[in-house]
Amino acid sequence: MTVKFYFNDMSPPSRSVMMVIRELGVPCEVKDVDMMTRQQKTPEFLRINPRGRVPALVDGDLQISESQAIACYLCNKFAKGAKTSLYPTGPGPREMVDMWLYRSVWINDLVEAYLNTHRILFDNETMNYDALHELKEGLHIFDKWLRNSLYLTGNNVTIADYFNAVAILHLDQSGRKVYNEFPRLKEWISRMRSISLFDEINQPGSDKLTKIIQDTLAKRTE
Ligand SMILES: N[C@@H](CCC(=O)N[C@@H](CS)C(=O)NCC(=O)O)C(=O)O
Repeated sequence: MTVKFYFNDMSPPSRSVMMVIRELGVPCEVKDVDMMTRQQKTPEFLRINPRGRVPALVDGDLQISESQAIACYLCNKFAKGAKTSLYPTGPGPREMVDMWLYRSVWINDLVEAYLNTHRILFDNETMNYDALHELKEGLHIFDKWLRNSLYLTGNNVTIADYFNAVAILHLDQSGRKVYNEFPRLKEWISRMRSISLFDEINQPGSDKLTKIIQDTLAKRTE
């Protein structure tokens, strides 16, 4: 049966889940949710995700939101053979992936605190430079951690790498690639970007959002 995936390409968590869908070859109907016209707040969408946010997934009677939970569900249901290493079984390996999935929420919050996307777009604000110090402390933790392995939980890529890399690359929106200041982090980011579907899925939405943000900020200083 085909799952329905509610998605917007400007949304980093939507793109992370899309990578998992594509990696696993999940039979999927993609429903584009237009965030600029606030389609995510329509009664129809709120019945799927009462938080009014993308992404969301419907599989038969099951409705799941929160991107990490969607990705875990898809791996549990659709990963076969070599693809099971994207979300390995426990105890041990799986919980390490879970730990880094939770950390992707943390790093995403640090990135967003700095980028201030929503307030730039809707409240006439600018980036929050005061949040840069704490963000760099977070990126430093990634950099130190990556001294031991190619990926976050060992030498195999997992869904935790996808989520964290997409969250960190969201920084491109600022026009400044802060992650390049951290050598191991920089290497890991390029390792992730060399995975064939990564840029194909991440780049168009990221570029679109970067342009909207940079145009909005430029208008303020005209
Ligand atoms: N923790 C959620 C975050 C979802 C989220 O914040 N989505 C944003 C786009 S990146 C959204 O839908 N924003 C629309 C809004 O807040 O109205 C997840 O990972 O799925």
